[in-house]
Amino acid sequence: MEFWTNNVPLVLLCFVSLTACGNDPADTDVSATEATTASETEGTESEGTESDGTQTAGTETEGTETEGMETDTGEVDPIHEMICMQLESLADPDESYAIPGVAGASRWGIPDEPPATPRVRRSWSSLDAAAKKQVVDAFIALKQITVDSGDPGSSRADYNSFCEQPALGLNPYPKNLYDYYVEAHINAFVSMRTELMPMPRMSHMAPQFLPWHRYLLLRLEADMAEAIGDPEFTLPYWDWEDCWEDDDPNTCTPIFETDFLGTAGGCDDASQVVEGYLTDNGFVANVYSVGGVMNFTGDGIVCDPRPLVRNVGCSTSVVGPPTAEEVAGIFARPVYDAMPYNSCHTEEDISFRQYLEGFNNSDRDPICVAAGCALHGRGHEWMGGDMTINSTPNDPMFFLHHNNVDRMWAAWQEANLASGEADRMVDHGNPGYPEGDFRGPLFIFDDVRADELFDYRALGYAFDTLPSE
Ligand SMILES: [Cu+2]
Repeated sequence: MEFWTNNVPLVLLCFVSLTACGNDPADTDVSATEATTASETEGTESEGTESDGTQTAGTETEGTETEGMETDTGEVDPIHEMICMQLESLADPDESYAIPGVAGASRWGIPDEPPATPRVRRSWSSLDAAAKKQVVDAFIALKQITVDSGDPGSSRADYNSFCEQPALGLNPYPKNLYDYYVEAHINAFVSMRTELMPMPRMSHMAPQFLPWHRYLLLRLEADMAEAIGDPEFTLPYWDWEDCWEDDDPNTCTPIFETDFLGTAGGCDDASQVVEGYLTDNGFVANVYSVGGVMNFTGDGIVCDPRPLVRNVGCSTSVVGPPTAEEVAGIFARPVYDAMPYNSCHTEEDISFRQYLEGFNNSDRDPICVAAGCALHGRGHEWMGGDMTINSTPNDPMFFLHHNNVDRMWAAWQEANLASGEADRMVDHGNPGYPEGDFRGPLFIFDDVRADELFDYRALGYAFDTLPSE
């Protein structure tokens, strides 16, 4: 595993970690979690940008202690803790990239007025062949809308690319409306815990995970609608349960179709290349990351076209995509997020965001500690290949998968709204969404606030079905 090979002394890390995290900040009760105040948020903001694992962990512990939260569920798992510390040590506070820009399309995708009737997002497997083909054609079209193409939207492809950064010395590619999202996502990872993306704006492993991705999908959906000239177009979602109805969840024939988004790949270099209509039409990865699932640095970026790759079902960390049982578990999470709002110590029994993102704070598998092995993380890990690296939007499956993640959020919100209980209905059914900058501007998309993304119907869409309590 790549991140075990760097020269961090593991024994020392373990010692430091146990010292710093002797009181598990995750051991909180719900009422204490709900009592989060603006001042705590500020504390997290200013200190969460530390790249030094010891300081960050110490800060979390202090924050918990001052809250008087009770420790009631035993000790920190030392293996989990050691891996967390190792991951934190990979973040580089000095590295910063101001890319890609919003490229003259302020708030693209956000309607001026809530629509009278939301457009309905449907399950991929419920679409007929013509509708599926329209989706794939829209993805292909976005790759072809380059800065110079003169197509509507081509000005939005005039973003700053990693592949044009002189310091990185990479090969530029024709910038286009699809790879904008790939670069935005890479940037969100390499800027993690830097001055560019302090804790409140982190688009993963933090409260803005769901709003950030909700906006990414909304924006992409608007691009796709424009590209194919259909303002009613909606992005379909990948219902994970479809794969469990298949004879073998590791093949998932309802999703991996040669005629549309392509094959499931395989477990070796030759077989992992995706085949089918999508890739036959020139769909390749132009910019991608190498060097492990949590490469927080710009060093691992490659700009050199290569085929799309999938390793569906090849992971040793997960078996099959997310299950119905896991989905049902979303309704048992009482608050949107809980201190310390990270991936390593936030209690997944309490925090809906932590649970849906897929983290479990007693995981010991490095892959699972780094990226999560339940729900959202499980879908990525199970699909493998391009889906498991910073540049994961290279695979259009990313957007179908995240649309289902967004659907889970919508379902949780609706359950809260339907409860009739005032404290569950706040913020459009997001009880426990932290105050302060966590509600403010999104990373890169400075002109869109996280709390604008709460009411998805006002953003113009709804889902054909939602899981319910
Ligand atoms: Cu992401």
